Amino acid sequence: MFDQMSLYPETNSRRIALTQDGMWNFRFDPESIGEEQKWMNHLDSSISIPVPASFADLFTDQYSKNYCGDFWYEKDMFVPNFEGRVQLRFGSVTHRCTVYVNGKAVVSHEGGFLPVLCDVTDYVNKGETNYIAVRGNNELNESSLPCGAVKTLNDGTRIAAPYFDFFNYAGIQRSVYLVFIPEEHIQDYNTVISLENDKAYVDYEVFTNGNNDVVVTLCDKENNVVCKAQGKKGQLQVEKPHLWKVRNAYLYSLKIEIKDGEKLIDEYNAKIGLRTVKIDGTKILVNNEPVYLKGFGKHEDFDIIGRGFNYPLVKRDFECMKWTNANCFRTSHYPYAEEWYQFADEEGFLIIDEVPAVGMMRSTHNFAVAGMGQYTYFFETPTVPELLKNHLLQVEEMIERDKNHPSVFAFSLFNEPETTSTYSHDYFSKVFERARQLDPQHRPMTGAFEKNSAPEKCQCYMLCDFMCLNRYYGWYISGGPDINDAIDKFHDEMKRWQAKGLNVPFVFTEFGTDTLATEHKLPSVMWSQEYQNEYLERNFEVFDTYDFIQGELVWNFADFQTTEGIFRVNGNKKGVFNRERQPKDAAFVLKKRWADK
Ligand code: CKX
Repeated sequence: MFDQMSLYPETNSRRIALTQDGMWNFRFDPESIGEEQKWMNHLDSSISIPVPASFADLFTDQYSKNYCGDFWYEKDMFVPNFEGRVQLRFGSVTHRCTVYVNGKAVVSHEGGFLPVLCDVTDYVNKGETNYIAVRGNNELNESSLPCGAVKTLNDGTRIAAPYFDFFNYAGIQRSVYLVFIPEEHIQDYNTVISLENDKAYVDYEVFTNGNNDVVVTLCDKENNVVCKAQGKKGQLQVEKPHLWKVRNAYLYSLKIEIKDGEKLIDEYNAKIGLRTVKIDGTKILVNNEPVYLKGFGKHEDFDIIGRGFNYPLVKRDFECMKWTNANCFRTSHYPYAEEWYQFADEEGFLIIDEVPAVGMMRSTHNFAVAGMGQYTYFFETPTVPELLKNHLLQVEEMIERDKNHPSVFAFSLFNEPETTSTYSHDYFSKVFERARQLDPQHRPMTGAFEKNSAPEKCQCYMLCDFMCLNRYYGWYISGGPDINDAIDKFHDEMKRWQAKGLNVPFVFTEFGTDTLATEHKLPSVMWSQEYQNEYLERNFEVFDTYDFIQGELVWNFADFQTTEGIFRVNGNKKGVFNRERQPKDAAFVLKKRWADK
């Protein structure tokens, strides 16, 4: 339990959450002089910039788009004279930041995809305008998550060299809130659901910073009280529960109160879904019923706003996913804004929630180099202790933030790292051990493996409760006219996994082809829409051959922006939808298949 992480902001009879989204002042600090020149007191020569948004695509010049280094945001913020403690909460600042209030540093945070929370009570003047400054930084290194490097050009300009295949978008990319909470307050809560006969049990624990009594009330959708319990720890029993089902969700509201006799001290209203998740042999069970996963690996990515949070985009993405009959997505390759999970809870989508552990391979083109079977060492380097420290931190913050969402059914602790050395085994054992200690719901833990993590070589598959494979037979391996060979190779690999007798479900968390929404060709050629369809159909043949294959998440839901290079045509085009969220032909193939799967 971290008071640091806090609950998603809400306004109720005891709490106030005031959005600070809008225009902020902004300035790049390429020489990192802001600290010395006291920009935390005043930001000269700033420009106006929207929050939330990535800054890169707001500009029209190359330098600003690819800017890598320190940057500053600032805002005059009126802090009303409300009672209680005052917090500032940033949904994320990518990749790290220090927050200053009236010139004083309040908190520093590492990691660009999880909230930054600061208790600013002792720093603000209530009833007055306060000066808030944020020094951000978007440099990548080999102990940051995700991993990468900084490249210095001949003229001294520094740009990001990601070891991963998505644009290094940065800035204040999620919403900012000023939050007022009572002195004695609810810090956090855990819920663990079990089902028996016609009953559901919610074992709960509420964390507060005081000694007053806690009352917990569960209400149904019509706001009828279903049951109540008293105490910081206890159990709620629900007769004839409405279960949270996949693509047929039912959410109860959970009211948590701190009370001193009749006096209400604090309140928090959460939504919970009554469902269980279990791996049983080769099956994934939700409420003890097998589920086959259908859906996508995604990105938070859109034109102009980059990775900035945007409600209409989330809505459109869910509508498109529902239209294809999908039931699941992976938050590749980092935890998304919290609102994504709230939508998924409402819509009955399952989420594989992924920590930003991507790029853990000594290659900027890992998808190509590793695909050729080269050893891409990583975990024997001196930066590893620092990397591990960060990795554990991100796992802790992700699980703390997302542990109560019914949609989150599994945590993915890596994407495509090097996994063929004993070093990688030692490293990931520690990550899995920590994650298992932290999740009150004991969800399945996994990670996504690329092709080099073959059955004979991989040293990490045994850490996973179910296997997630990223495979591109017919794209990176034997594409185009060689597709029959690709399918033979695919079967060969699956038979080798089968021979290991792991008795766990296998899910394809990536498979796909780059496809230009403008290209049509008969017979198909790589990059055409016809080839994308053919590739999918041929991959489905393989999936349908083995009963231990229990899911297919296509790479990717939509085209997305990457670093420039000869492998990418203005971004990765493996989308089933284009970047504007209009369907390629493949979307109809999936819709048809998933209607009866
Ligand atoms: N997997 C062979 C990670 C994703 C990339 C995807 C791709 C690779 C494939 C690895 O982040 O976008 O190359 O399309």
